[in-house]
Amino acid sequence: MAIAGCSSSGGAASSPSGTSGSAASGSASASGSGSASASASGSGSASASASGSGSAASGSAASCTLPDPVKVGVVFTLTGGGAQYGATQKNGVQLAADQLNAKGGVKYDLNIQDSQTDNKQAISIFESMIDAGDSVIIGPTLSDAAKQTDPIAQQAKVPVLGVSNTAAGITSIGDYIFRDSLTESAVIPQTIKAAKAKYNLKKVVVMYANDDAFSEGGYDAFKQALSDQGITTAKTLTFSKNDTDFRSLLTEAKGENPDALVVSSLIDAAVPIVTQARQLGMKMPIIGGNGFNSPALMKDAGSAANGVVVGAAWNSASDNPLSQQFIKDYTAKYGSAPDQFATQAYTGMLVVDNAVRSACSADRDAIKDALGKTKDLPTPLGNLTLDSNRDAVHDAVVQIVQDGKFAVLK
Ligand code: 1QQ
Repeated sequence: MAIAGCSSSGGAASSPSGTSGSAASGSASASGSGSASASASGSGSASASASGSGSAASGSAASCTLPDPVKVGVVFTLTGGGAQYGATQKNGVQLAADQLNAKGGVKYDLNIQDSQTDNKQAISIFESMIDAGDSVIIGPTLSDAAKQTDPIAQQAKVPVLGVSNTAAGITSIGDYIFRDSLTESAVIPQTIKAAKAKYNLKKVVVMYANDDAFSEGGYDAFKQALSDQGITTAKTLTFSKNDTDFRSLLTEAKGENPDALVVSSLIDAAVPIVTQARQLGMKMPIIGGNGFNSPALMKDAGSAANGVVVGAAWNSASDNPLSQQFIKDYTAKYGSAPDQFATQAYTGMLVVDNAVRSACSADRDAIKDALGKTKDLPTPLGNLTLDSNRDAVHDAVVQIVQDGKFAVLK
């Protein structure tokens, strides 16, 4: 069940779940609706059709019918340095909304805006969405922006669901702030553990951007994990997120002869770091944080990216049927494969839909309360729970770039 306390009645009664059980893994109502959209065909749609049978909006998730579209504000970085993330995020939410809108019962009116990788722009978009009466806001893409936008939404009592924020200190802004993205502190210990086992790491050099909330948060998580796992940090080097020439820093790093280079940065710095490190003859593994999770890494750094290790919330090799269906649907619609950010954004709409249907309301407070009850929701990311800190809980995966692809590190 996806929403504790709401699911049993609606789900059991409404979904003719004899056939729907497999994909939804026994979920009853609210979760069933989430999975229904993910698996456009066959099994999952059972609970969706239940809305048609709707004996009005009884508050039972699967039978929820709302008279007006639910206004969802979406704030992504579609231009500027973060554009690589925002482009696929936009595709992900759009696909989910299209599928959900085709289901009936509840319709979503998405208002997708470009924060231009500019925190001031993100703030002004948040303010306009709050004024426009949006029921919930998805985004912004970057933690650096979220640290500034989310207090405004909290103040206005508008629920926010981050779908890519991984820095510490986001959801602690307040009780209206949620995220479906795993934090760096949830993923990085597993990344370091897997890399240590694979490469017998004893000594590393750490590099991070010290003018970006995500990169700094990631650095804190790496530092903690390295020390917890008895790996020596020979040197810590800092740079600006706007830097492009890392040769002198990398030469300094190389001088330490580390077993690995650990980097916390956004993709715009990750690409030249990886490229220039290889140019300088640094063949050791490079371990990145969430900023590395874009296919732009392989596209722009080419073969230099091979051997990069990065933990993630999702990998396309997952045998989760909802993930496989999502990949099919996404690829059919956009002609390219989804990445982690697309998957998290798509899942974000499922999480919102699950909350809206469970509350059977477009009311901000009702949605906020329902978001807080998200439990074991079947999604392409796996069964997803939002914990008491409003952070995502589901399995992570450690990846390595091989032949230009994120493969699962074994
Ligand atoms: C954050 C991130 C970025 C790397 C991706 C959007 O995780 O800013 O929190």
